[in-house]
Amino acid sequence: MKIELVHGDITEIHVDAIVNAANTSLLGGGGVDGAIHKKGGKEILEECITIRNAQGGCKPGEAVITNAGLLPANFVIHTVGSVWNGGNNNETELLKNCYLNTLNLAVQKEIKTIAFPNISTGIYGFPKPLASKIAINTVKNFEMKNLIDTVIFVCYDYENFELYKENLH
Ligand code: AR6
Repeated sequence: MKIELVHGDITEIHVDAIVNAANTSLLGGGGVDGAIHKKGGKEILEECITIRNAQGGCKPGEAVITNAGLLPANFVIHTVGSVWNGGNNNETELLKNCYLNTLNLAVQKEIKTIAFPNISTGIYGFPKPLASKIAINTVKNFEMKNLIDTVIFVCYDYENFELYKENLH
């Protein structure tokens, strides 16, 4: 498995699957979630609604997969991050689960290339330095990493980009 770092917008990345930092409703929101639904069009939301009707949304740390509508990627894996609430409320475990459950789902669907945003580091307020360490360690230690060709960390803000650059060495 190769790990790459990109400074940019995840909606423009050509991979098998991009990851969305969604919320439990799966109905869209702000940040990267808003950008994905806005550019991807209604097809993504329609499939999210179908999933929501079948299983009642998505819990923090869990992941579901949909089409990618008008985006260059083939699929969107929606995972619900961890709201930072001081650090003693299972935040790190939940964020780790986001990466793990997304990767497990990718393997199940035979996805070979996958792009992650910096889950939870926007509206959910997770400290960026800790989030980048969790993301990198979880991806690097993923048990089935031989089944995935490339993971791209897509950093939208410069602070995250610098942190990933530092922590990936
Ligand atoms: N491409 C890549 N990364 C982006 C983009 C983009 N187009 N836009 C923002 N980011 P956030 P969260 C980065 O707030 O903290 C939504 O309302 C951004 O710089 O999108 O997990 C959901 O519906 C930040 O580093 O997600 C939830 O309610 C990172 O994406 C809630 O926000 C994550 O920021 C989830 O909050």
